[in-house]
Amino acid sequence: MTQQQDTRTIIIGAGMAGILAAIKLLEQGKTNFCVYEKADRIGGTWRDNTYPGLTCDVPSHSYTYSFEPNPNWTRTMPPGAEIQAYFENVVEKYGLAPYLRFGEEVTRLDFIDGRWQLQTISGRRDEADFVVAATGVLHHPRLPNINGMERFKGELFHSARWDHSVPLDGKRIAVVGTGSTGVQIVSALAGRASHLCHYQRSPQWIMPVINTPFSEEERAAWRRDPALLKRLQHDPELEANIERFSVAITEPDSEAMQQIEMIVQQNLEQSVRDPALREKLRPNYRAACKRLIYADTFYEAVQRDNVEVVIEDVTQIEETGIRSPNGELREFDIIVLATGFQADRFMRPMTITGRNGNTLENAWAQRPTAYMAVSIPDFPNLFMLNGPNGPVGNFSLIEIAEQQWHYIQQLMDKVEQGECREICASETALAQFDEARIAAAKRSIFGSGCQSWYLDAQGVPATWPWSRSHFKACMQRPDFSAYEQH
Ligand code: NA7
Repeated sequence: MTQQQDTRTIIIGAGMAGILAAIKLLEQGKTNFCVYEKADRIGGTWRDNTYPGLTCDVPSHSYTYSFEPNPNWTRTMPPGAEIQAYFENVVEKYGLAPYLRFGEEVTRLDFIDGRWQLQTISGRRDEADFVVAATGVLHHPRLPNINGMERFKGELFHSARWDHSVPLDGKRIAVVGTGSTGVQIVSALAGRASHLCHYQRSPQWIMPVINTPFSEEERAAWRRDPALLKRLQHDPELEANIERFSVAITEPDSEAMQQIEMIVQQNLEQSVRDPALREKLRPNYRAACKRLIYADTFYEAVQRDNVEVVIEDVTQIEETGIRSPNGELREFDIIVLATGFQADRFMRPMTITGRNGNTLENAWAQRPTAYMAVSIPDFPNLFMLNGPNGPVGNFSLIEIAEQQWHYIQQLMDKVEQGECREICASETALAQFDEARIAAAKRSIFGSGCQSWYLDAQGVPATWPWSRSHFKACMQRPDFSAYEQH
């Protein structure tokens, strides 16, 4: 006879994944939980990023909780502010406010006598049976160490810390970096700046996309007919494309990958008229080795007369602008660093001590890792949503988090049903998982020879290296023999 325990859960982070965890707990009638959030509002990456041109590169009806379709999306790829508003509405609709603690950055977690003891920056303490780390991937800006950066007399900021008090129209603007962020900012500002200079250390392959606006009639129809909206969320054509993409990145020699390569090459050939500029923009690595960029107006933007593309590493900033290695100084009013994030931080800088005094820093000394992207040996009853080794390549992280929650819930059930008090992956299971994962990751397109935020400090892709459908199958039911249960 199993016994239902009254457990308490701490969720860290009130972004997309933390909101999901809170809703799922409430769905099960559980109210003994709390969401700690370091900022003063929900939203995670959609709260932090407000730069001009911000859009999600996953289609809107896929970047939506499965249980909360949204008939009001305005386009295939909606602006960031619309996504932030969606999450705010969801939080209100599901009555999450009483469970949210803002301005409470979690600084310490200690596993003591079978429970997690928590401390926040304000000195607040709490304890719980479970911790769900929903701390996100892209939240610590990566600021390059460029000589003289502090001497610049104009405005300089990271893309995720946009200073909206700075006027942009008619200004001389430098955008450093050509990830999704840099590409979106350049596309948005090319028509507003007097002169815009795009510093591209490594040019990117660009996948053309049509960011179709949805008409009011379409949205009214989706509001009237939820079944129509549901079908849109599970559009078979889109599903097949995503699956095909997942095959392409895991099997670089596949026909699916050849097709992607053909499309991006054609896009470059057909969109960029000046042969010299075309060669400047041609990457020297394979498509999708870096996260593939979906953009509709980028090539048009960089061909404007007021836009200049400079292919170089920015190494020297002076009072008035950026000096190139050849000595040339370009003067700017604004420098935007679209230089990405420290994608290997995850829960850190939190100090986390698990069983046997093992710290997260120690467990992750070589690389951040987790069995099935969810559980770490010696850290019982602590589970991650969108932690290391999950699928991050141009997929809906909402879908991934929902699948992970389905899996995590079954681990929590073991404790709640009194079958054990502590559960976490075994050392052996993680070692075997990592060996297979690393071998497959090296063969994936991400390991085909380029620098990107997918790579860990050893240069190994940190992502899920198998297909999306395999991930889904793995998340259906944990292999409990991989778990230590005490
Ligand atoms: P990314 O994709 O990590 O891109 C960062 C860019 O910044 C990349 O092009 C870097 O060049 C460039 N970079 C970094 N330092 C420099 C210097 N010193 N000089 C020139 N260029 C530099 O970050 P994003 O914010 O665009 O996107 C992150 C994810 O957010 C994205 O994939 C989506 O998932 C959402 P490099 O390529 O290393 O040569």
